[in-house]
Amino acid sequence: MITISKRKFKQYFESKMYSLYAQPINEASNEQHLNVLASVLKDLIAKKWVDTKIDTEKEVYYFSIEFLLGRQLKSNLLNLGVENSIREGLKELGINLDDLIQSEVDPALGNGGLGRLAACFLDSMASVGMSGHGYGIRYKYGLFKQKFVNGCQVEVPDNWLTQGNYLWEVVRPNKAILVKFEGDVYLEEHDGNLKVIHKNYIPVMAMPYDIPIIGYRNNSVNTLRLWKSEIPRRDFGQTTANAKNYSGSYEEALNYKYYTEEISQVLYPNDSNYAGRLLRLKQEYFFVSAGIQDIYRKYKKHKLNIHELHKKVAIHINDTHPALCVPELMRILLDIEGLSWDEAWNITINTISYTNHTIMAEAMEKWPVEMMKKLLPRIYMIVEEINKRYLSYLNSKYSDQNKIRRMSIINNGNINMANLCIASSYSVNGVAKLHTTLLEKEVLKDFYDDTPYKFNNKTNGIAHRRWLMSANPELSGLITNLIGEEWKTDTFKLKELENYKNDNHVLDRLDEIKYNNKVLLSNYIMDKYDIDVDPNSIFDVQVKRLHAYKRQLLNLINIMTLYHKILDNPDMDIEPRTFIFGAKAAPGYYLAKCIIKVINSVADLINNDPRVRGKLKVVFIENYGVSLAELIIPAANVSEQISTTTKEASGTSNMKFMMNGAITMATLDGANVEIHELIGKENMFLFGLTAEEVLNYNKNGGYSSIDLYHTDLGLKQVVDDLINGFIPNLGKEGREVYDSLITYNDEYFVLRDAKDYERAQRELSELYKKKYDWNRMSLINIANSGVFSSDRTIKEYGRDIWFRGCEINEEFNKL
Ligand code: 26W
Repeated sequence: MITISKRKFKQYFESKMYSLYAQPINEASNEQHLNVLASVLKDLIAKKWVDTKIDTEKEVYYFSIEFLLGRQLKSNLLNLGVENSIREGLKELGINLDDLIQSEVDPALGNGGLGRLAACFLDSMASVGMSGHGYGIRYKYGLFKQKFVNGCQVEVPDNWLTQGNYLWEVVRPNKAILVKFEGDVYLEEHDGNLKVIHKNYIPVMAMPYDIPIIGYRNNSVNTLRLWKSEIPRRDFGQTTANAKNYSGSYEEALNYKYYTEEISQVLYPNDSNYAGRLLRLKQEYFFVSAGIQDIYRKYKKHKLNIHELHKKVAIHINDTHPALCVPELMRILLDIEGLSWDEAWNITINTISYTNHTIMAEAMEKWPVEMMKKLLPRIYMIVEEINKRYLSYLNSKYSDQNKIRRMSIINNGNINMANLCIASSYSVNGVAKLHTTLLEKEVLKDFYDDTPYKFNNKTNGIAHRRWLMSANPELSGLITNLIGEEWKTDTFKLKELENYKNDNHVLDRLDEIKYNNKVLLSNYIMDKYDIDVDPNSIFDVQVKRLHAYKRQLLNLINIMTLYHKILDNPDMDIEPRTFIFGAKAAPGYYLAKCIIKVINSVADLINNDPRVRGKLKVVFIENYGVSLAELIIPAANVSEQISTTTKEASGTSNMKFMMNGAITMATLDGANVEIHELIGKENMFLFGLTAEEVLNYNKNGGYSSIDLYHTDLGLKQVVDDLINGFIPNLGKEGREVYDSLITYNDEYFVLRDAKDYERAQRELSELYKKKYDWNRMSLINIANSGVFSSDRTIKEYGRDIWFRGCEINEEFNKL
């Protein structure tokens, strides 16, 4: 917590404006105002940031190839507790703080759930006072911006660093690190010892850019360190003596510069499909090597004992993307520290922990041996040795060769990164109860049977400061009025809201707040798309990446069914609904793009049909991301969490919606299971196949979508609409979607669940008519959402994984 008076702030702001831009405030641009404000805030926190200590406690390093931060200004002001004085001060200077907040760039250095989770974790680590830092990549281009042209997704590069530098970053050239690619590795004898020599490698410089992560009203300022790849500068301190020799031709120099800079150029836009690209492998090793070397350097600088690294440092790998942390740490311990294999291994597996985020087979990373051997010769040698030893362990324990093959790290010319992670870490966790059970009982069964003690569940969470306090200030205010401030640091206190579940005055307020948030979203939709949505209609929202398993298509089929009903019976009494979508498709994911086109075409059809008379609206909001989520989620009445059961590892928007009082429409998948455990089926809407049923279909077959299609005429009608011209402006996309459902037997059971979904939607619609019942349900949802704060999640990671058996565990043992 820092304090600054309005008067002091104004002076500070003015002198900063002079020193940075030599301009009077009233002549400066919005952008300059923002830069000056950020600079003032960085000054205010500078001392705390520097004070972050290393030698007193264990430090956590969270490696993630994505961090989806969202805008920082508002949350920094909130966490520092200086919003009011700064707002007032700026006002007197003729500057509107809200304008500055809105004009900040939203760094999209992530795809979806995994990247946003990493950002929520950073916020929580700082806020619970944990010394936990992030390592990632400073992509020059973040996730593409999405535009619709004639209803189709078009990707526009996200050139977010237009000003050259990011508002909140501090570059530290003195801490740059050398990362080596390719070359030749061999052993040489030096003074009787064998030394690993790496020659002719391609040197790449990793330049660190630090972003402060400010804890909520405490003294913590942690660091997110993002690496940019560059050609080594002339004054680069680290030796490149054995590096590849560039003859100095102009062309060669250009190629080399390109080689180095390409690495941190752009975020891969896939969030479920592993593509096996060489550049991706370069990215993975680049940030892992820079991070591990950075940790090592800091460790040595503090003269700490290398034999105790695992007692002082916890390294967490967010999915398998940073899996090379394992061989990289081994490399340092073996080649630089000269430890024995056994000791290096012991330290490594006691330092590294791993989270799995998906059970989808196509998302599992497997790198070709030949690719890794050439790009990372020394790292490959170490992986090979790990595999050799692991196989001999497995062979000593099991005789089932199939099992051993499944568990092998290298198999069929590929390196299985999940297997490497499991074999080389002390903790493997899933991200929701069901997901962890599926890992243990199905996907990673062999490993669970072998080392059950490594496996544990850590149900995801969300930064409630961003997703409730900052995104929904009116609701926050109401909560504080009712139960006091404590919930802000202890979200379990939200439970006290249940005392008001029969207080009609409170329920009315809740209704009013939701309405106000809906008006804000309606205004945005009007401004952007000239679509007039009625804030009195039910706002039914599905926002997340577009993927067949998330089943935006199921939602659409229900919309089409409703549409037909209205056409058949124009006087039908239906609760007016606005269906809102937001979703980016991976650029190479053709079916997902077709689904976008189909939804947009249906939206056009319905929104422009006078017979519908405002009963139904469909809006697909372009370019869904963190900033839009902050506008959309507080305005939702209904949260669509309708993935094919077993496929969504956790989901996190389900938690954000719940915390903002939306009612969940869900399959019992991911963390929806836990929402259900908390509030019961009477406070949400459930439908669809159970996990057992899905697993059973997957194993034994027995599902035929075409049979269903022929027996259910209502369903047949909407499926046929995809190809019979009923939906205008739809070409081959309709056929593609149709084929996925009929020709390819509907892999995700959309048609199988359609009827039950329709039933649940009908019930929901009925309930909405009873205003108090609906708002009571909404209140109960908010009251029980406290467990989904990422503060809870991060304390569990601390207690059960990073600090287990450590002194500072005490602090995180209070749950
Ligand atoms: C190699 C390509 C690739 C890239 C990203 C494969 C997989 C991923 C991520 C693991 C996908 C992802 O974001 N998974 C989501 O993680 C969230 C946080 O745990 C969960 O809430 C979501 O259910 C899960 O889909």
